[in-house]
Amino acid sequence: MAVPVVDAGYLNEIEKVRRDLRALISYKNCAPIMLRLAWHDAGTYDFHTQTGGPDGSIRNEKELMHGANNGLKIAIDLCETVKAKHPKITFADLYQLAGVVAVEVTGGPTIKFVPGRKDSIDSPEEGRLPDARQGSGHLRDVFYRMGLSDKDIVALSGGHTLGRAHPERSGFDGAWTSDPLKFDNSYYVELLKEESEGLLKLPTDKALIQDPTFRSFVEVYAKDEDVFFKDYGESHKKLSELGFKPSHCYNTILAQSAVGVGVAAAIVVFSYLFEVNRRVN
Ligand code: TBV
Repeated sequence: MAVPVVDAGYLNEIEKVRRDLRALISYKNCAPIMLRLAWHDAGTYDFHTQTGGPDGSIRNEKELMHGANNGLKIAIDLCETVKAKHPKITFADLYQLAGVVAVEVTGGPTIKFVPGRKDSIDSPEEGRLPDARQGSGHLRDVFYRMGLSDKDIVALSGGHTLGRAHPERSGFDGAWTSDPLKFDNSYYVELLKEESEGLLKLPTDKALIQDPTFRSFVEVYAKDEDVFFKDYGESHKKLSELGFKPSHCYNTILAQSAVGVGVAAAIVVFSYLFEVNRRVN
């Protein structure tokens, strides 16, 4: 189990990885599959047993072979090129940072990234990720098991604003929106239309307009992109941190830099007052 030491050097490495991911994801147009990778690594979390979650275990062959993960080897291999340049970062942090950057570079909300996830070599049993052929009861079972809410279910489903389904991976075909490389609220706008010519609606997508509680969130997000971005950012951050407690070191570094900024501000204020004082005299 790789346990990262979140010191100033690690934070510096994270910023370098962030820049490399921005370049890679823009160049390869692979934001959708990077977001799916981050979600599938995190989405195995079980709140009661505290197993699964964003721990990099999806790279284990056994877990990668789970039916829900079809096609994700592409994303794992793309991440390998970044890991090779920056070996210090854990796979768990790398995959979650890739998800955050994917949302950012396609025009979505900025999601605060807290580093320090540990890698695990233990994979959970197959069947923890949701099945696209089922309805609202199944979605709730899966997301409540992670400790997430109805609002999280609807907000995170907006991730389908990116990408498409591939017949050879899931058996489904097509994109959810007309611009699958732009992160916006069009997933909800399309969902509320009776007919979306040529666009995909999975049974789990349709469940969001059939269930009255889910539907009320869909209506808000279709109308107001700012509310969607705010809620999506919060839900995505929660998903990326399931079972993760930021390390003491990280908080200490943050506190140190906050103290640094405070001291610098105080010096500026004092020297200004000193100047004024000198001129008055
Ligand atoms: C692809 C369905 C982000 N999601 C995707 C596919 C399918 C589903 C097509 C795979 C393929 O054929 O390439 C069938 N995935 C599901 C269902 C669930 C799921 C039903 C569970 C309810 N998806 C997602 C969340 C997020 C995504 C929470 C991110 C936050 N998924 C996602 C993207 C893509 C898929 C960006 O699940 C496109 C990938 C809850 C690509 O273009 O390669 C929304 C929800 O987990 C369904």
